[in-house]
Amino acid sequence: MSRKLIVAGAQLGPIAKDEPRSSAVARMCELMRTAKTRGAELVVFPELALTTFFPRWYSEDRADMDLWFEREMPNADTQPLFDLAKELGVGFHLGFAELTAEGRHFNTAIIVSAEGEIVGKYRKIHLPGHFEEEPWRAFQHLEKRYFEKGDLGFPVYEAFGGKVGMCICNDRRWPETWRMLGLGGAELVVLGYNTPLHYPPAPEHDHLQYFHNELSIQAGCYQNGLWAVAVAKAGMEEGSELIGGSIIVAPTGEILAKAATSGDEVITAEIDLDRCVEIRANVFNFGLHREPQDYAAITAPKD
Ligand code: ING
Repeated sequence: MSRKLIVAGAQLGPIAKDEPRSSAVARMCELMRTAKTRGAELVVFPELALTTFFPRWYSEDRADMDLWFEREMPNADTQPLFDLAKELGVGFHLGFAELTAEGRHFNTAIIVSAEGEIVGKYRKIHLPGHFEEEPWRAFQHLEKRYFEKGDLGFPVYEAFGGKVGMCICNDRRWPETWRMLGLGGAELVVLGYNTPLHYPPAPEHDHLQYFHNELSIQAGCYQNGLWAVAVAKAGMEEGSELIGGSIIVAPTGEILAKAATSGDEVITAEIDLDRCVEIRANVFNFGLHREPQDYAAITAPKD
């Protein structure tokens, strides 16, 4: 028995501050067409894939940043991507900044079916960076200023013949993210990221950014017996170098595909969702081996 499907990571190069959403969407449509020629049934786009990574800039009035947010999804700018997905019979994951009717701001990702319907939504829980302007930094990282913590938990959805979950960027560094998705039965986790090469609080780690990206995702996959497709917004974007390194990882932790550039690039792999059981029935058989009664500190309140 196997549940094989070909998945694609559609890495994006830089999106300029003045690049219209229609341009980013046109690039994504091109990548989706390329993925389709390789047999892909699911295409994963990055975090905040419609615009430049705006949390790198400080704004006293947070409302000034609302121009980077989407009030509806799909909308006029993204409809071509939804239409193409339906035309090609390809599903996709898309990250974007969400502004709700109630005025709440989230760093959000959705899963869209091959029929062009939104079948899942996730809002980023681990928001990195800081809230106030920190002029000592070469660039800001103000996700805590512009986004609210996600309020949807770590949902897992029936899609593409299996159980699919999402996380976003910094979430991938936290083992709790992967365990929650694993406990939710996820067989595939799709995620996007915008990760600067330079990490101002610890520049001595700059050379480790690609390693830490792979370490986090490979560990998450192995320790929870699931597949991951992790996709970068990459390259020199408004003076900030973002890492590439998009990857597709197996439940064994093995990397099946990796991007070779810092630009628009499609990576693909054939995954078999039934291979999760090799891990989940054995080394990480949660029912047999986990001891949650000994892990209380993990969910104890912080303060
Ligand atoms: N970006 C970065 C990430 O977690 C970061 C922030 C970079 C944190 C390097 C720690 C080290 O990949 C986002 N958008 O979360």
